[in-house]
Amino acid sequence: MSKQPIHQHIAVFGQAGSGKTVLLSSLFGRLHEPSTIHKNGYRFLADDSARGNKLLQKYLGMKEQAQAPMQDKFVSSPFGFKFVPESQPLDAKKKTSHIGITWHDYPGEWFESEVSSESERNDRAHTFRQLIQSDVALVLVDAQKLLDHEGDEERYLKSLFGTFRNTLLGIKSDIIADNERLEQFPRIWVIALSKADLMPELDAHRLHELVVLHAADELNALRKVLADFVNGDEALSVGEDYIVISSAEFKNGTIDLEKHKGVDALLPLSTILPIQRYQRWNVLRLLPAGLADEKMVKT
Ligand SMILES: Nc1nc2c(ncn2[C@@H]2O[C@H](COP(=O)(O)OP(=O)(O)OP(=O)(O)O)[C@@H](O)[C@H]2O)c(=O)[nH]1
Ligand SMILES: [Mg+2]
Repeated sequence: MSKQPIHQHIAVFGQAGSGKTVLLSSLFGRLHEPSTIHKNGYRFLADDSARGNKLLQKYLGMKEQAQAPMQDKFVSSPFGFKFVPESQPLDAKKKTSHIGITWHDYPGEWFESEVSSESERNDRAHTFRQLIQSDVALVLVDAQKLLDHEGDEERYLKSLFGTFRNTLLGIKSDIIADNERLEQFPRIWVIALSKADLMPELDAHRLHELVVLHAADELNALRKVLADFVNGDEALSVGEDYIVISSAEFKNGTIDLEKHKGVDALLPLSTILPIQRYQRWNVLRLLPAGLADEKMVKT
């Protein structure tokens, strides 16, 4: 019996320089290492092999030359890849691969700057529309910024969530009409510490405490704005899940990709977490009926 293919999307929001590109390169590069392929029994193929090569080049630049990728301001397009059993001949991949992931990131610069032209406004809306296919979104808290604001973390965290909220408010009318609500929308908003190697003592639990201590009101305000996008807003988790992520250890001009944290959790996070959460919401009858049918069939 042929199985229904599973395709999950993950959306990543982080300010400029918060580590989005390095994270994707580190994830994709490691999935390509022969030892990982051997251990998992899967190969990972980019839907667009030219872009896959570019990403691998970034990974290898870090691994072999200690060179972080250039920041790619304003460049955003979804990156898709799929898992193919290692034992399967490559030319059979289209027929039997069952799990695909698409990674969307929302350019950091768009958080911090006003729309500068009509075409940029269209770009932003187009990117956002693609990204809302995701069930899970990550909001990055940058450990470097926390360190830069040591003793005044509140200012950074308030401004991060506040700016993000304003970004969403700014784009809302381009995405939905006044009375419209979306069924498909990321309903799980995970707060992720990026560059966690810089703050090894901060685990997910302490990150949660830090965010609540300094920015509970901003988080609640963000939840309210997100709730206005969705139909069935009780089925929405904003800031209930926390994770700490380090793509590598960056120290004294070296990049050690072996020392990573949380990167391996990203795929389960985008595939298994939504299944569990949708099941819970379904039991509690919080999901709109049409969406419940669709998501439960998918699982
Ligand atoms: N210590 C540490 N530094 C990191 C890590 N990931 C990224 N960095 C640093 O942060 C810089 C910016 O990372 P990028 O991945 O390019 O940031 P981005 O979010 O893609 O930025 P934009 O493309 O401008 O939106 C890198 O050049 C590294 O110096 C990490 O896991 N640990
Ligand atoms: Mg980038």
